[in-house]
Amino acid sequence: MYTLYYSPGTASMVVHLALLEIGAPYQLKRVDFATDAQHDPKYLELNAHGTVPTLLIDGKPITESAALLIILAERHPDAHLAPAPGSAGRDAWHQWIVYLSNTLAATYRFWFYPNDLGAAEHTPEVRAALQRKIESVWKRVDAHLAAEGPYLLGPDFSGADLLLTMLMRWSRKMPHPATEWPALMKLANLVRARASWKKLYELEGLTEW
Ligand SMILES: N[C@@H](CCC(=O)N[C@@H](CS)C(=O)NCC(=O)O)C(=O)O
Repeated sequence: MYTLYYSPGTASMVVHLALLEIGAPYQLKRVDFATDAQHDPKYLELNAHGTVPTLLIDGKPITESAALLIILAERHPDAHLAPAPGSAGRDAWHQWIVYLSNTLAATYRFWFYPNDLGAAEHTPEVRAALQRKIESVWKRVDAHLAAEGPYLLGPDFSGADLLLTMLMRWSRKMPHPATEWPALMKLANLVRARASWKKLYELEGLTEW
């Protein structure tokens, strides 16, 4: 039994999707950002960063969405969220997860949390720079998918596509949403058609893409 501390539509989404794909029993605990519950001392004991996700694995709190995706894929090989260990596909899978996490997710953090850069709000210059960085990733990933898609690993879906689609979703209110790139749009449509995506929307009460 896993316990996922989550907030709807946030970085916990990829972990929740992975749990649904796996079909493992889990319990959901909502961390209410409206009441700043992520900074409650009890929650900080589980996750000192005051962020979601946190996943209790055998009672032990583990954080970092990309790491949790990898851990869950490894613990449940039958769910095929990752290619077989030692295969070329597995190497590419690690590469994409780390790339998306430290390039895209890290930049998004600055986009959504100016405070991380010590500012109440971004200046137009900083905002434009972060937007450029995010769009440069869309351009690169779209080119890869157009040449070798439809999924990050080619013909086969993997957990890396869950991470990518979650990150794409976060751009929906940006000046140039990721869905403007055709191969990205195609991948997102494939992932959004999955039962796990639909179930997550129901469970987390999400409506908009
Ligand atoms: N690197 C972390 C980032 C987690 C993160 O920044 N989560 C956000 C939601 S997307 C959060 O909890 N924000 C609440 C806050 O910072 O107060 C991960 O991928 O798990």
